[in-house]
Amino acid sequence: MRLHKQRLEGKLMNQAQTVTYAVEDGVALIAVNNPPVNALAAGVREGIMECVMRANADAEVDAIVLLGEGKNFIAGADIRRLGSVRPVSTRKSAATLEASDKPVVAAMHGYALGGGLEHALACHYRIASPDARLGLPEVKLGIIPAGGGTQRLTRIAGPAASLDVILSGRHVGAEEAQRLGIVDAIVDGTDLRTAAIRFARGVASRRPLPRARDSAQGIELTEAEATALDAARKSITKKSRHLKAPAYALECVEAALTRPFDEGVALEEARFAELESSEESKALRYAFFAEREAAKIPGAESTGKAPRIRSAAVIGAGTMGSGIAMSYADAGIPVKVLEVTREALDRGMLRIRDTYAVRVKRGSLSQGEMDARLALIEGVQSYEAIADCDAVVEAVFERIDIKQEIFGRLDAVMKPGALLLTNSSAIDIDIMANATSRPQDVAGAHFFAPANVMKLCEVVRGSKTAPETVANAMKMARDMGKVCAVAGSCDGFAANRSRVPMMTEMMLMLEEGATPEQIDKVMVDFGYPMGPFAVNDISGLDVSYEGRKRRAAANPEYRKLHVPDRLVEMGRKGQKTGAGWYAYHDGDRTPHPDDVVKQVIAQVAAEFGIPQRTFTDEEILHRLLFASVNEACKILEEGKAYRVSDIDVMWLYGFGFPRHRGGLMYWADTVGAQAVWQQVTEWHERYGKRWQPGRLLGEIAAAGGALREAKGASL
Ligand code: T1G
Repeated sequence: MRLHKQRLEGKLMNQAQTVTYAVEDGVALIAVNNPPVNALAAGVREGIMECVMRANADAEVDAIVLLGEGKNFIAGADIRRLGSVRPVSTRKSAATLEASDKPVVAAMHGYALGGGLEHALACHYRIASPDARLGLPEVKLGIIPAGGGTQRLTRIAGPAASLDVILSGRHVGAEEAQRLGIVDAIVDGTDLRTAAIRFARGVASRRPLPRARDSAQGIELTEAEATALDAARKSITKKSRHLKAPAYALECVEAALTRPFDEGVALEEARFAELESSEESKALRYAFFAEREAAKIPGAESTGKAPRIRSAAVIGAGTMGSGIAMSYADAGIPVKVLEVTREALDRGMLRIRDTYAVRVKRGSLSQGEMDARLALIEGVQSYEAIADCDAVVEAVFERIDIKQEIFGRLDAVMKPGALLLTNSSAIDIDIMANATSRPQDVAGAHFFAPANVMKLCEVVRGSKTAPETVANAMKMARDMGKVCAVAGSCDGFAANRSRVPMMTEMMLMLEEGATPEQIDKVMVDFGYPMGPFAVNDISGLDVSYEGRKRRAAANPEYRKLHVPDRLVEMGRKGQKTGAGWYAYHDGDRTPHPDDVVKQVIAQVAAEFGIPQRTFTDEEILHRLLFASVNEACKILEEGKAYRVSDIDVMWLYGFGFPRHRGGLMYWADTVGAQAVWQQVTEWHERYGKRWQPGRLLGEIAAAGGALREAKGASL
């Protein structure tokens, strides 16, 4: 038996010193060290290749381990560098690992994503710690794996699993990865590095080396695999018709089944090259960074260090309150739901139970998971019962006097330092804050309906809210799995306020001759999963009715929206009443155009003498979205949002804006700020005050600049 002496060496001389080489017990350890996530930045691929070659030339090395330093294995290519020239591709460095004459073991912990997992798939063996999260999330960035991932994963895990992983972009846990054959062993109890060396020693003399590229193609598909491929094809045609990446990913997986490895890789390379420079991918990459940027609070750099909420309370068990409570429970955070009357509490708890039961029935939640989540939700009837909670979210209906009273009571009972949050969607945060003796601890946490589904949480800062309170609220929302952006306090805050003009224009266009189905079709063709009228039928036409009445009473210049008002007064409140903008037959959720709506529209037009005309699709799209772009510019110039990209995050996660368009403001830039301003100015002349162009929009247009370069304000 040969003597294995322990030999540690310093960092290898790769440019960025992001890959280190060491030999221990006859095993070469190639470690990627590029914080925070070990992305494959400049020099990393080169470093890996140099180390593999060095280990192969090193007579004292029998086997090789590839691992990541810090919290992760490798989180994939450096997204910021996509679209620019890379001296060495992931394809090449992965191929070098696979070609090694000495066995290479990938030892994964934390995230092994994209090019990171592709490097691992090219290794001869893969082990993982229980916390490892594996995935190929490229389609979420509008690209496909480019390092042989489509070819190797399909050969290793079969086409059904491979398609699921690639098309969903989801993270696969270690256990599932082992079940799928992606991981050979899970290492529990020992440290991964030691276990990897032991594993590598165990396979050091085994030959031939298992190389994914050598696995046979042209395999006969099982019935289940054929069905999975078929389902993927159908789903792509239906759900991803605006996107290229999913269809290309499917094409590459199919190629892995029928073509030699090198041909499959060449196809993957060609498709990736096209996608990398596509508008769809640029927009999706922008959205990735916009989301992360929105989590940063200027002046409160310690956001990441905010404590985790251990217990929460929700006041009000209505639709919003129960949705928020479920969001806590879904994240494993114990939550108390407070309703003073037994009846209201029972109704809320039943709603929660029913919502989970529907998920169990659909198969997206197991009975065990439902029980575990319900066990985290406790109904209570007194304020004293919630006094100890770290955070409380008030979610009762929008009446100032009631909210003031609630915040007074919270102030009296809640422990010092508790986060006092309101889910109000419009009322000034200062009104609630001033009802307490600790306004610095009060902020808005504005969730979007249905709160257990929609990912946005708009954190609203009142004039006295402390930066730490904002940071803590953001941390809480992130721990709940939400995406956050900060807004300043004003009517509607930033998200809804920027959307109201779009809602107004869609109603007013009806009076001028457009139909709900025509407008819905334009927005679906643009990329929304559903048109705004169909969505309004789900949320209920009555939701904004009272608000409009209030605004009309307060402001004589308020432009009334006669069509929705009349529909509500006729009892047409949407799906829940079987009719709204559309008719619904026998509880069916399919919207059918309805002559009654057309008659109401015609009556309003005739009564007010509104001339009728036809609309092009482009006019509809522009009229809806430019109205909101203009309002968003006003929100920014008033300092009610930090950044242009925060508005995009709100639209993506609060309103289902098509992600491949980047967001409202990103999209507006693709049209051009100047063109937007020009049109807004024209409509200002035609329709009057509500189209008054914002100062910021005018300035950017005059300078020939882009909206997304506009400097954000400090709230
Ligand atoms: N490139 C550049 N920066 C990245 C990055 C990446 N791949 N991943 C994360 N960051 C930055 C991020 O912007 C943030 O920066 C910080 O790291 C922490 O991230 C060849 C072509 C790994 C699950 O799509 O999904 O491989 O804001 O706040 O919540 O086929 O980051 O602090 O300045 O998100 O703990 C495929 C993307 C690339 C993974 C960690 N890989 N990353 O989440 O932290 S394409 C991905 C994530 C590719 C190959 C192809 C998440 C995470 P800052 P974070 P987190």
